Amino acid sequence: MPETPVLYVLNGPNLNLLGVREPAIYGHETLADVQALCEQAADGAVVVFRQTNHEGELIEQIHEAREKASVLVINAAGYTHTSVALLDALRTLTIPIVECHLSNPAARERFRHRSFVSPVATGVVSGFGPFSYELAVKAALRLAQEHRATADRSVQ
Ligand code: CA2
Repeated sequence: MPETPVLYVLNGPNLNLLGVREPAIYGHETLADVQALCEQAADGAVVVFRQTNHEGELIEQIHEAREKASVLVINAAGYTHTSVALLDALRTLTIPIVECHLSNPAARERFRHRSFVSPVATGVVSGFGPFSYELAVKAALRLAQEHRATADRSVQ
């Protein structure tokens, strides 16, 4: 585990359109704005921020996080509600996982109430727009510290 925490922030399909389409639901801030918020909130930790529209690519990124990250923040977007493959990939991680959403899926259509990420997440932050990411990164930093302390104790 690296000394400086490495946070992977992974984003699923259509989030590249943030700030460009449907501002009434997802707001006016772009994904680049969200990335900047995450980097500020990370307080010197390394942030690896990615977005993909492809399920297989998202799974490859999760595999990469398994090797390189101290903690994972993930907004799997639509795949949150559909992808068993995503859950299978997340299950292979031993690092903490924070599920993050801009909107509050529990307050939206019924098909958004099921999450394939929640069963393996330590916690979920949703409903605060881009501020959800800031909160998720803060929580992830805390989890990374705790996870590291536990790992250190187990090798003593
Ligand atoms: O609230 C969230 O962050 C979601 O993960 C966003 C997903 C949605 O399927 C989830 O239920 C909740 C949708 C992401 C689509 O992003 C867009 C952004 C701008 C314009 C159109 C789509």
